[in-house]
Amino acid sequence: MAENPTHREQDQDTRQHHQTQPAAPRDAGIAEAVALVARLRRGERRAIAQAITEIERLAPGAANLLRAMQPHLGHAVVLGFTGPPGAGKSTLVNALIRELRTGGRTVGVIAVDPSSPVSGGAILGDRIRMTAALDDDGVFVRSLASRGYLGGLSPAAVRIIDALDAARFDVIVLETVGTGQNEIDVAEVADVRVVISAPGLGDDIQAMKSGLLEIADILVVNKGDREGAEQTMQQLAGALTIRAGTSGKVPLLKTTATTGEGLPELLAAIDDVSRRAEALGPVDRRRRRARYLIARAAADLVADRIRKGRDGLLDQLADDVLSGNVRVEDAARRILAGTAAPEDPREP
Ligand SMILES: Nc1nc2c(ncn2[C@@H]2O[C@H](COP(=O)(O)OP(=O)(O)O)[C@@H](O)[C@H]2O)c(=O)[nH]1
Ligand SMILES: [Mg+2]
Repeated sequence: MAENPTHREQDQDTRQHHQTQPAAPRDAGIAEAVALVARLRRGERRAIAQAITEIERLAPGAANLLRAMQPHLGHAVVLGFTGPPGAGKSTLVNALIRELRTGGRTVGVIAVDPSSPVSGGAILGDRIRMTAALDDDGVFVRSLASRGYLGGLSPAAVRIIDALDAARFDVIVLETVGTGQNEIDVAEVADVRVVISAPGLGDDIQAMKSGLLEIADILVVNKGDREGAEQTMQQLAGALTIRAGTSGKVPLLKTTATTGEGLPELLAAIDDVSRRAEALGPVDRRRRRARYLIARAAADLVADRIRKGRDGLLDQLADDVLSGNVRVEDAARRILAGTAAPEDPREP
């Protein structure tokens, strides 16, 4: 492999690695992972692509790789861009990339598309739209299918944030379609949450789920050049007034992603919020993602154990639910408590 670092570099990196993680078993996989992280740190594009692919495929070396990256996390500010399909998220991210690059900042982008047999072309579409940045070393764009994780943000997407963070990108943008669980996950993972709407998307405050409004640090009405943009602004301003009682002031901005109009203001608002997020410090930013991944992995484990449980409790509770004696939610509580009996005396 032509791009491998010299043996001396590799040795140094390995020593460093053992200093920070003394309990790590010595095996060849760790040395390889540490070498790959060293290349990531130098910003080698092939190394970034390789790391992302290993993480995405959960390749055998991925676990070592994820561990080797840990000491290097916390540099990047993570922006979550979410909103209904067609609002102009990708176009806006593209415009923001230009704005950030003008200011000398590097950007990594992860675009998560819901994979449906019908809209299989959407991912490619995102890639093409972002090609303006493709021969710039300060920009790295990766599209991911959300296949298998339609219920939310995939752990792989969150770990790819770590890879881009370890590769020293200043800003990482996570573009996701705001439906159901996704927005809750984005809220947990991102340091700044930008929610995008646009005129002409439909009735319910331009097709925006109410959950989206709740997680927004910044609210954007894109397609400012379109008829109805002003009306959408007013609708959202009204919705924000209702929300304002419980949480602070949320900036509401109008943009036209196709011309770049409103982009300097958007970046200023993002920097404003991210300064507050940065006040938390890099450790808190790393912890945010680690917490999400642990909770997610724990939920998967619990679900798996419950389904595989051989003591017949699941079947018994299923019968209780079928007979109408127990609600599904209460059955779930009981199975976590490991008993068919009511856990909480207040349970009906
Ligand atoms: N007129 C107008 N069209 C826009 C604007 N932003 C995006 N679009 C168009 O809206 C469509 C959907 O944009 P896209 O970025 O793919 O939306 P996404 O699904 O939210 O990522 C594309 O045809 C864009 O060219 C804008 O500010 N004004
Ligand atoms: Mg898109």
